[in-house]
Amino acid sequence: MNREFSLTILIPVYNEEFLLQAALLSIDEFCKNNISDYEILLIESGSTDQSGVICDQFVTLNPNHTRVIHEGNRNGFGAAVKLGYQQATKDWIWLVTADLPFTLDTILVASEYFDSYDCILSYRSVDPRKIERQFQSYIYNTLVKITLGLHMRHINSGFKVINHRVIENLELISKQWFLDAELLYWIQKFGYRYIEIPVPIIERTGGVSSVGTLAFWGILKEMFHFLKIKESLNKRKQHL
Ligand SMILES: Nc1nc2c(ncn2[C@@H]2O[C@H](COP(=O)(O)OP(=O)(O)OP(=O)(O)O)[C@@H](O)[C@H]2O)c(=O)[nH]1
Ligand SMILES: [Mg+2]
Repeated sequence: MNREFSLTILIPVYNEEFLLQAALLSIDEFCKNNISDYEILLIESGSTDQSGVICDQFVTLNPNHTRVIHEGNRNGFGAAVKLGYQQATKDWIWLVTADLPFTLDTILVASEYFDSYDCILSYRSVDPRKIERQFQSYIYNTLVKITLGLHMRHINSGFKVINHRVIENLELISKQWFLDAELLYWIQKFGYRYIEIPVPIIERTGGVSSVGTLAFWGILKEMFHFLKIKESLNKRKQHL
């Protein structure tokens, strides 16, 4: 069944050679069977493994629906996602990482809300990750929610679909992992309509996590910078 909506599947890629090809094939197959109008947009950023080559091969084999942008250097997860947001051409933007942390058909559940909401967010209804990782997530969530006054349940739950018009109205500044939190801050502040749907998390089955142990300190740095300058950003509230 082809659902009637238009979707950019945005995939940031850095050193994912173990998972990437299989993930791209699954995503492509899923989209062909389920989505009427889509593009798969890969933002690859200076990978030191074969990921760049895998992206190129995928685009060569599927030229109609796919694009790759090579940033050349690794500028950070947030920088890659932001570039993807700028380059996306469809009505809805769905961020999907190569470790496929949720089932792809979650987008079909989310699409039921496209007429009534601007953003379909998620919370983790099942979390099989190691207890240390869950604890880290809990601390991060609590800290960001309190500091930014956010009402969302999980700031960094992976499944998010955002209407293109929300993204094009916003000036986002974080280059690393804080980008998600920043986006949610503006969604709430500007009163965009959002819903959070329950999404069970699926653990990475191979490759290596790109969230290093120093990520937490990087996030804190970005958060304080954001707090300092947020009043000067997005001054003109724009309605959809
Ligand atoms: N283009 C680009 N992609 C990145 C960069 N840093 C990370 N990524 C990719 O973004 C994705 C991040 O996915 P996450 O699920 O947030 O983090 P993860 O590395 O999978 O870590 P865990 O899921 O926690 O194990 C990974 O597939 C990386 O390859 C970057 O600087 N540039
Ligand atoms: Mg992951």
